[in-house]
Amino acid sequence: MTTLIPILGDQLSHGLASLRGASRANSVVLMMEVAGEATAVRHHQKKIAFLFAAMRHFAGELAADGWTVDYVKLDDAGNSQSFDGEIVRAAERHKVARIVAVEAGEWRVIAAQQGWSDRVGLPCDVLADDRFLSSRSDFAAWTEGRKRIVMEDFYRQMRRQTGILMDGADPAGGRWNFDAENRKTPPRGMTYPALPQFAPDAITAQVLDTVAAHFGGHFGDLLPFTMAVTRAQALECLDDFIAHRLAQFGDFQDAMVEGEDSLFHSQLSAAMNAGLLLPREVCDAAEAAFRDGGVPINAAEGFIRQILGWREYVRGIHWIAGPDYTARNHLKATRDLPAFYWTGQTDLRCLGEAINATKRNAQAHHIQRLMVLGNFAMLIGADPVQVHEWYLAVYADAYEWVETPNVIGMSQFADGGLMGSKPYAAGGAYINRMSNHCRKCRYDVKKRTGTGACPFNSLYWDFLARHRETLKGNQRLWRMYDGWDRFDPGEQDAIRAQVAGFLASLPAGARQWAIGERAGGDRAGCDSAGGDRPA
Ligand code: FAD
Ligand code: DLZ
Repeated sequence: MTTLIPILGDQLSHGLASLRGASRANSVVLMMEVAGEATAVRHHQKKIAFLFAAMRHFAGELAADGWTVDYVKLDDAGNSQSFDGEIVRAAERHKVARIVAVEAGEWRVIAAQQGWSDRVGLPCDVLADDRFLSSRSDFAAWTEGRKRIVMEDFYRQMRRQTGILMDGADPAGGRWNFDAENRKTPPRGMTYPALPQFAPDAITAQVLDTVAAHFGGHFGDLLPFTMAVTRAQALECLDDFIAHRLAQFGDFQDAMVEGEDSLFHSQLSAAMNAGLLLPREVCDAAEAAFRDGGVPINAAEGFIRQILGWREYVRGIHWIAGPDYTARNHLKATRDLPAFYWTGQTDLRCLGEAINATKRNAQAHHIQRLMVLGNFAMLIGADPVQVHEWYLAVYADAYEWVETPNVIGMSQFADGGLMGSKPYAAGGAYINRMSNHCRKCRYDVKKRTGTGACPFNSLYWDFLARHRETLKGNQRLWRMYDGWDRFDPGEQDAIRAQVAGFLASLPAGARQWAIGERAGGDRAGCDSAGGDRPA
C-alpha cells in the first residue's frame, strides 16, 4: 500500500504536513521539474535555477533521511512536462494506493490537485499548508463582521496570538508600531554589508546548464548565480542578516540608493517562500536579537511586522479574494506594459535601476516594487493582468498567494480597496525624498511640465484627475484633490498635454506571455491600509 507524496517546488520544508503524517516504509516522495511550470509565465532564468537547485538538494536531504524519492528531472526521458502528467506516470510506476499532497499556493495548481484523484482513480488527500502563522480559516474567521480588513489590526491580533514581541499583554517597547521612525535617508558615504554568496556546487552547476539550454530566452541574468539553495545556506543568510543588517533595517527600510541592490534588507523572501526557512524561526531570531540588546526595537518590530503582519495578511487576502482576483480592474486600466519593463532600457533613472536590479537578481526591494515599478504602471494605466504576470515572472519569491495581493491590491488598486484604503500613487518628489536617483536622472524632478520635466509629476496629477469620479469619495485623498483644484485651468491643461505627449512616446507594449498560453518552441525537451507605507 504505497502512498505517493508529491512535493512542489515551493514546499521544500522537512516538516511539511504530508511528510509529518507519513511512514518512510510505505511512501514515495515525488518531485517534478516540469516545463509547464517554468513557462506558465516565462519565469526569470535565475528563479527557475534557484527552484530546480533547491529541489534537487532537498530531494537529496530527504533520501539521506530515509525517504524513497522519485525525482523527475526536466530532461528525463518521458517527462510529460506537467504536474498532471507526472502524477499519472508516477502512480503507475509505484503501484500507488493513495496520494497525499499539500495544498498549492496558486488557484491554477489547486484546481490541478483537485483533479488528481479522478485522473488516477485513487483517493487523493490535499492537506492544508500549515507552514504559516495564520491558517486560511483563521484569517477568514478574523475578517468576519469587520468593517475594515486592515493589516495593522490583523498584525496586533497576531502579536497577541503568537506572543511574538510581547511583554505579557503589552507590546514590547511600549508601542505596537515604530514605523514613524523608519523613514530615514541614508547619509552620503554610507556603506552596506555584502550579502553571503554561495558558489554553485556540482548539483547547481548541472541545473544552470539545463536552465541555459531550455530557458535561455527568458528574462533575466542566469549568471552569476550565488543564491542559497539549501536550508543550511538559508540559515547562514538569516544569521548574517541578524548579525550585520537587522539593526539598521528599520531606519532605512524605505530608502533607495544607486547601485545598492539590497541595502539593509534581509533578502530572505525567496528562501522563505520556497520553504527553506519558516516564518516563526525568522521572527524568533529577530526577537532574540532585540532581547539580547544588539538590535533596537524599531528595527526588530519593523522587520517582524513585515513577516508576522504583511506576509500573513497578504496570504489571507489572497485566499478570501478567490480565483478571480487577478481579473479585477477597478480603474479600468488597459494600456500595455511598456517594453522597457523587459529590457531595462529607459531614461527614467529610478525605473532603470529597479528593472536592472530585477534582471540581475530576480529581486528588488519593497519600495522599488511598490513606489517605482508599481506606481509607474498604475499612473500610466497599465493593464493589471500584464502587471501581475510581469511580477509573477520576474521575482524569485513570487507565487500567486503573495504576489497577487501585492500587485492587484496594494500596488495597482485594481481590487478597489480590499487590500489598501487608497492607491499608492506618488509623484517624483516622493522618489527624490527616498532615493538619490533623481540627481543623475535626465529628467528634472522639480518640474511638472515642459521639456525635461519628470514624467512622474504630471502622471501623478493626471492620474488623480482622470480617476476623480472613482476616487473622489475616498477620505484619504481629499487633500490631493484640493491640490489639483488649486491649479489654474491652464496648468491643468498643460499637465494633461504633458501626459498625452509622454504616453505617446512610450515604447510599444510587449506582453510576453499570458497564463495558460503556451508557445511550442519554449517547452523544454519538447516544445495602505496599515498606514506604514508612503502614499
Ligand atoms: P525585507 O524587506 O527584508 O522584509 C522581510 C520579509 O518580510 C520579506 O522577506 C517578506 O517575507 C516579508 N514581507 C515584507 N513585505 C511583504 C509584503 N508586502 N508581502 C509579503 N511579504 C512581505 N514579496 C514576496 O515574497 N513575493 C512577491 O511576489 C512579492 N511581490 C510584491 C509585489 C509588489 C508590487 C510589492 C509592492 C511587494 C511585493 N512583495 C513580494 C513584498 C516585498 O517587496 C518583498 O517581500 C521583499 O522585497 C523581499 O525582499 P526581502 O526579503 O529583502 O524583504
Ligand atoms: C515556479 C516553479 C517552477 C518555475 N518550476 C517548478 C517545477 O518544475 N516543479 C515544481 O514542483 N514547482 C515549480 N515551480 C513552483 C510551482 O509553480 C508552485 O509550486 C505553484 O505555483 C504553487 O505555488
